[in-house]
Amino acid sequence: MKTVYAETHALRDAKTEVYGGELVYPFERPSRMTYILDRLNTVQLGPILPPDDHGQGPILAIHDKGLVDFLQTAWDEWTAAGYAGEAIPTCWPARRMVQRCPNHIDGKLGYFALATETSLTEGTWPAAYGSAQVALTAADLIRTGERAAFALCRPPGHHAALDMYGGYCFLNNAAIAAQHYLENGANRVAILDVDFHHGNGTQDIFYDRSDVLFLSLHGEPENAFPHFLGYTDETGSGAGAGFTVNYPMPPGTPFAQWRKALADALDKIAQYAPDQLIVSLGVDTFETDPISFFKLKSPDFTTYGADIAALGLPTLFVMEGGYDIDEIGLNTVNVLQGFLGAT
Ligand code: OKP
Ligand code: ZN
Repeated sequence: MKTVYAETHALRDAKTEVYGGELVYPFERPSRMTYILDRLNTVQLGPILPPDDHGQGPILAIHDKGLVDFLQTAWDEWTAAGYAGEAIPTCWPARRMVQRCPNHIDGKLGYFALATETSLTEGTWPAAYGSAQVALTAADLIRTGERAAFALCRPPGHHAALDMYGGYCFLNNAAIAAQHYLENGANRVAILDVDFHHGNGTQDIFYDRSDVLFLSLHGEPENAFPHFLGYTDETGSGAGAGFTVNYPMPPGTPFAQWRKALADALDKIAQYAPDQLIVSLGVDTFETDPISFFKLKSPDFTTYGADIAALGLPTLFVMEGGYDIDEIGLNTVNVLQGFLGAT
């Protein structure tokens, strides 16, 4: 299987994350890529290719121009305001307040952020832009005949919505790839999100559409970030009614239970008969992930990679989360090897 990877990810190297009332070094850090690349090379999964530049067009096909412009200028506006630290939102257009973008950077941060943990920094935009190009280029590999490809995206994307960033995400790489497929001959795309966290951004983007089936297995919102989306009664609206499917699960969920939810999701994907499958691949379902609460073990990732392969669909894997860095390479590549072993 070919991997697409961009060195520009390293430009995203925030020094701060708001966590537990402290500023900590972010869980979503550049060394995550080093460990995954090491494992890809150890098992010789296949060539590792740089992305092609598709420009901003495919990004603006998914995201609000206000968000895209903001991400490019936010750091300069923040430093121009005289602040010393990284750019962290401190106020929001909360209930019964006006949803109008203000001029001051403090207001803009709250307008476009969905959470406070994700500091904006100098290199964030070029890294996010490169990550989207990685997803687009890997999608092109499949459009031109590959059965599967791995988009080794960083920063991740599935929390990024039409006009919001947060949860370590700035641009929704999987959604951008899905739209790219639809604009190049596909009629239906399924996105299966197996990251521990609910893919609120992807759900938001396609909620009223029937040309993308979105399914997410995740920690229940009562107990897990992003906390305000991902319940079972969210099933889509208008033309999209029935095309969103959520599988929230409680703390301690073991692989056997998680795999039953996966089997149900795979049945629904088979019924939908998409032209393309995209897997939002986060391995923060691992038992020792520092910010998550499922109990998958390393061999389970191989098992579910094979389960996904049994669909027989062209499959684009898009990297999302995974924060037990010592095991992130093993767990990620296990999914890909499980997939290949079953094809
Ligand atoms: C990004 B991805 C835990 C707080 C979690 C943000 C998590 C973002 C996850 N107490 N904060 O989906 O892996
Ligand atoms: Zn996650």
